[in-house]
Amino acid sequence: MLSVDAEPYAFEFDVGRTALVIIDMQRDFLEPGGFGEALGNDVSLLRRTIEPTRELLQAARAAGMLVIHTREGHRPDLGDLPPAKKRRGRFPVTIGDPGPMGRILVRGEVGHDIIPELAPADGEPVVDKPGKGAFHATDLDSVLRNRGIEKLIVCGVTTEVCVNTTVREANDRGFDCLVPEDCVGSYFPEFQDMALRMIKAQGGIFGWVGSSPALVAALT
Ligand code: C5J
Repeated sequence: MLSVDAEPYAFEFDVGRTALVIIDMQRDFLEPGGFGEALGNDVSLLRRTIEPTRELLQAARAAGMLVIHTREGHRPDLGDLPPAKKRRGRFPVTIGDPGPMGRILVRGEVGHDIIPELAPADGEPVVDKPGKGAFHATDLDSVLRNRGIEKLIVCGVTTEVCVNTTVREANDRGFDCLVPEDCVGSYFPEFQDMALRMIKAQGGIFGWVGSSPALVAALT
């Protein structure tokens, strides 16, 4: 059993029963010229997560930990895109339309790919998710339970949307989640702060908040 400093208290985990889950580190959210930047967002706020996540990913792989990647996106025929999600925001260009890196959030398009720095290795499950939470309409729950996973280390973007939704879903399913704060990012600094505070409040109502250097040190 390993133990790392975290809030509200130390997070203890067994490498064989823990998965590193990397949420939606996709080109459209993180790369200059992608959909996120086209909407007026500062992608550097998300890109600061890349290097710490890469180091944590390397340590997790070396330790033999299960690594799972997720991608937010939809079928090319948009059959799994709720009309409400398509309409929301009243943006001139929305999901499924041509964007700077292909059709926005459509599977198979360049912008939907995971950034090369964090590309999945052979054998690492990639979960394609049509919603914000990684458990909604996916087989993630089975993939975790079939391998005896009980705890998750959750990285990715964005902190207050897909990371937070996934942590809440995982919590309701009985998984303990640790979120390393330097490996999650938001376009909005105040949301980053508040989303992390919400997770660890009230004795860890949704989980734990820690940092990647402590995890890397424990894993190596
Ligand atoms: C994610 C989003 N991945 N913000 N999506 O958080 O729409």
